Amino acid sequence: MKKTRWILGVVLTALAAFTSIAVTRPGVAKAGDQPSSAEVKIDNFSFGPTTLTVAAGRTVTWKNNDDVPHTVVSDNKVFKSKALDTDDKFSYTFTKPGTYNYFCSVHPKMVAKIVVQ
Ligand SMILES: [Cu+2]
Repeated sequence: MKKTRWILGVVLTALAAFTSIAVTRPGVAKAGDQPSSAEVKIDNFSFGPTTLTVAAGRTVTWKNNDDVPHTVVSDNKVFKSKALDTDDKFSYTFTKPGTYNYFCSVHPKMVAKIVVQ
């Protein structure tokens, strides 16, 4: 009888330890969440990526890696940057889901879009 109790105690302790590990695991997985910002690079007269998909609330930053000035202007004037010189950045936070087509007003053939989900 005494031996049975002892084994039961060990089993319960092990079970409790296992349960606490199982419960804390989902919290660890959350560390892999996406960062709150995303970047579009401007290089060689093009935006990259040409289509960027982000969650609503994310901030997108454009960086001009080209050696000529470019702008970032949305088709429906939701956002509009000043002329960005080399290494200049422009950021916009997208709060509403939708597709935002944009272009460079200096070189209108430079087009791309942001898809907000
Ligand atoms: Cu341009």
